[in-house]
Amino acid sequence: MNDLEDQLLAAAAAMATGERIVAVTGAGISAESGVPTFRDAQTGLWSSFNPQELATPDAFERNPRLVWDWYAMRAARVGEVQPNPGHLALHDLETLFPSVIIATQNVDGLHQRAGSSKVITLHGDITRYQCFADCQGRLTPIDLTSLPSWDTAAGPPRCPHCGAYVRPAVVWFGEMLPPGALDAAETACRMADTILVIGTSGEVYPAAALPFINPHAKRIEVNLAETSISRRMHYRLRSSAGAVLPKLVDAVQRLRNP
Ligand code: BV8
Repeated sequence: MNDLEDQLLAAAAAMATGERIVAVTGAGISAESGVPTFRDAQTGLWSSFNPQELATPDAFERNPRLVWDWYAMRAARVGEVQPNPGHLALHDLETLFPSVIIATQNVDGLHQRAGSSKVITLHGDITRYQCFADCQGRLTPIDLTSLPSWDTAAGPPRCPHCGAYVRPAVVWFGEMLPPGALDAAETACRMADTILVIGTSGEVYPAAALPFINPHAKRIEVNLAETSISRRMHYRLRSSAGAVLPKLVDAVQRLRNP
């Protein structure tokens, strides 16, 4: 057998004895659906920008139209893609374990569309919007479809309550994560028997710290490449999520329901 097969069978054996699974996911699990990762080069108008420079309140204040159009392009792409076998395999895990919780850094909603029932969105949702001034409190949700048409060449629409810009309902760098989301993800990881760490470079905090808050959980990394956290994993499945997650779930299923 090759190393991937060895690692997969060992990871499946470790998973099969537990009851509570947490999957911490990043952009890599959506890559095979056609959603570019943050490491992927930006294209078009944004090719000269680093996503970390665009995904900030300051960037939005400095150039609201550039940032708004970047999110509008990304939201449109998310609307055109489908969950891939990696997302679907995590949904299938729910038939094998009493507790499967997904803590995702992604803002694309693909875990929910794959049918996963417990998804914690740590960094918000690119298809939802809010008032940039939080004029009705944090967060002031805005339903874009309820707004009168606006001059898109002039940039973002305006909040109907206070006239400030409307912004995407995502967490930008320098912004706190939604308190409930981070607490729920930390609690889930503390109680987990296995933590799957899938498609993330493990460089954005506080999400990157989640897999390590429970020293007793078995940590399984699924990633095409070595990452800064690979050496802290008990098992490393060096493969694409879409290819290896269905095989992992199948191997666990054979062990739990022989
Ligand atoms: C905060 C939404 C309080 C927007 C995003 C320590 C503690 C706390 C904060 C910090 C800290 N140190 C620094 C900070 C500040 C900062 C931070 O972490 N900076 C980094 C750059 C060091 N954190 C914050 O600002 C957070 N807020 O903590 O508030 C605070 C504030 C300031 C200072 C102190 C405290 C908010 C962070 C959230 C930012 N918003 N997203 C949007 O989407 O536009 S983050 C965004 O980038 C993504 O959501 C994701 O989280 C991140 C990108 O990471 P990945 O998902 O891992 O994606 P990436 O492209 O990097 O990697 C893809 C991986 O997949 C690769 O490894 C690749 O090999 C692999 N892959 C590719 N294809 C496949 C695959 N794997 C498997 N299969 C495949 N097919």
